[in-house]
This record gives sequence, structure tokens and C-alpha cells, in this order.
Amino acid sequence: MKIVLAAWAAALSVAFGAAPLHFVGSQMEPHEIVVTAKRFEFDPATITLKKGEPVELVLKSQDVPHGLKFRELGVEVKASKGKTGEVEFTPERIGEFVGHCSVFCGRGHGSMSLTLHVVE
Ligand SMILES: [Cu+2]
Repeated sequence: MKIVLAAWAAALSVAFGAAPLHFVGSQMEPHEIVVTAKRFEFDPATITLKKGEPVELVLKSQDVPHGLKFRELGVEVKASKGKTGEVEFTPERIGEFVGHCSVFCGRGHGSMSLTLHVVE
């Protein structure tokens, strides 16, 4: 009986000792999402992220300066003319959030939006 218990204890310590380390390691690495901005759209126009998973949002401008702002999430990234900007964040709420261009870029500026879905 003692031997069986010892074997169980060893098995449990392996399962609970090793797995969380791997879990934490994979959680720390921000997932990179690249969004291209040009007059007057974002590509892709829809992105899906997992709640609690850190991401690095990379905004690439193909023409004039653009921005992407999710007011509800307090997240904003700007990219100057022909350049790239990044922001790191972790979505903590499930839902649908609409981001808008935050740098005036011309006539269609007001219609530039990107829908972010945050899922469990
Ligand atoms: Cu704009």
C-alpha cells in the first residue's frame, strides 16, 4: 500500500509540478497580430482574440498616418506615414469591441473601423 501511495504522489507531483510551468511559459509570449491600415480600411477588418491571452497589436500604415483605438479597452496604437506602430495588451473582457482610426486621414476617416471579438 505504501508503495502504491508513493507512486501516486510521484505521478501527481509530475502532473502538477511540470504542467503549470509550461502553461505559464506559453502565456507569457504575446501573440502577434498584424493589421494593415490604408485609406480607408483596416485589413483584416475583424480579429478574434482570446480573453486573458497577451497580444502585440502591430499596425502598419501603407500610406498616410493612421491610428487604431479601442476606447472601451483603453488601447490605442498609431502608425506614422508608411511605418509601423505596436501596442501590447491583454483583453480581459469577453465581447465585441469596435476600434476606429484615431488619426484624421481624409474623407473616409470616419468609416475606418475594425471589429475585435474577445472570446473565452
Ligand atoms: Cu483616419
